[in-house]
Amino acid sequence: MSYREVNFDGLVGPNHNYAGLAAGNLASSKNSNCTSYPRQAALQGLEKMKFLHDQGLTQGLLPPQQRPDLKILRKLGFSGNDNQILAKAYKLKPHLLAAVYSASSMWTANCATITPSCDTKDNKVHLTPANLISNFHRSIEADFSQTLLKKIFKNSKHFKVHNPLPKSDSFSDEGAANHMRLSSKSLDSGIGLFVYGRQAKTSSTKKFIARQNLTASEQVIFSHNIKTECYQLAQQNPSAIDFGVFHNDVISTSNENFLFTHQEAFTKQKDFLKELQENYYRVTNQELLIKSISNSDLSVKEAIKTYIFNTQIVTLGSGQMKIIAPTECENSPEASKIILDLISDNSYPVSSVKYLDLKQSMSNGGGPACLRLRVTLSKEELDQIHQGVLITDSLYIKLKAWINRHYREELNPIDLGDPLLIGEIHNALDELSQILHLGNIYPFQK
Ligand code: SUG
Repeated sequence: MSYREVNFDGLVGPNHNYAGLAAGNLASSKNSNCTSYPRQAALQGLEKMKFLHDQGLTQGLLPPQQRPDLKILRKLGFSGNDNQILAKAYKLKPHLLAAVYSASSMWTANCATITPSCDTKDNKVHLTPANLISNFHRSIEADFSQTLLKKIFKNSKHFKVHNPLPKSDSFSDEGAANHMRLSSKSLDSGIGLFVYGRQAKTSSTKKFIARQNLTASEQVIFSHNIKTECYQLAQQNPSAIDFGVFHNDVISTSNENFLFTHQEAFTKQKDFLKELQENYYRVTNQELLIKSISNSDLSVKEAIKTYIFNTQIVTLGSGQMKIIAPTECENSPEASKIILDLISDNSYPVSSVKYLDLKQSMSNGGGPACLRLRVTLSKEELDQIHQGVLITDSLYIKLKAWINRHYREELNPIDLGDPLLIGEIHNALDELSQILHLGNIYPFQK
């Protein structure tokens, strides 16, 4: 059976703003309360999708979630009509209002963990929406993520969408941002690498909390029914987390038989990589190529600033690999040299680079890889998903016009108190759900 990778990018919502909500994410803290540019943010994300579609790849999207989530404010004791609740929250609890207003669902690498059918004992694709409990503004994404995944991956013969893990610290789960799949070039055999930051209630870090708990990763492995030889666990280096590596995808990325990482990514890195190479060979009969960047070539600080490991490496129709990097890498002498060396070194499969301007997302700590959820599907499975979310030339044109019609050019913290913005967002999402043929998925449509 032939498999292909489909990337589902998060369409940036009209509420894109900078509220400094994400602990341990340096860009989010630095840009807190800055002016955001939602229209530009959404167009930058859409251009990335179009670029990958033009490269001949199968590109999907996940629509933004409905925000602000006033239902949560009601549960927390705010009363009155929507405008009254908004006015009270804006005046009395602006940080809480910003949390229920966040556009953070755009980073779909955190939407779920996915295991392809070739790695599972029941030959189904398994999907677990991440509970994202380490940050309140993200924890409120899980339920709608599940609804959306159930809508897109509906056919129970092929897909099993699980419940998010329990909302307990021991099960703290950040989805595919801490998961990579090292696979054969044909994608039909591979190892899911589950990277955790801490174990149960112990704290491995000194400054920032490690978001992914081992118990959560183990539970996903268990409920996805993964074949014993098709997974491996690894621990993130706690000192990297304290530097600001809040997800593993800020310090490692992979594509098929190629792993691109930094010497500070994992604990006991040498032993772990050796074991991974051995396991990989056992499963695929191929050699795993690893490029590990040393501190002397690039500090962890520069890796976080440039997001060189949050790049997206894709395989083109020719079989060659391309690295999709943010322009922050192009502007860094160290990062651009590493990329240039990588693409000119024949011992590694990456042979070209594309730099993209994703500054609006980057300023909240979201690079090219954060914006996409990878799903490996067989041809038959791909035919079974909801086709309305797959990018085509005509969908791209419709979405571009939709963004230009509905999105504000800029948002400032004061705009979160503007009652008109809620109506604008509802109009935009109402039209979007029709464009994507998703039906009435949003709570305000019910
Ligand atoms: O969870 N930022 C997100 C960025 C997620 C990036 N995803 C991956 N690395 N896969 C986060 O830290 C910032 C929101 C704000 O501050 O307004 C935020 O949620």
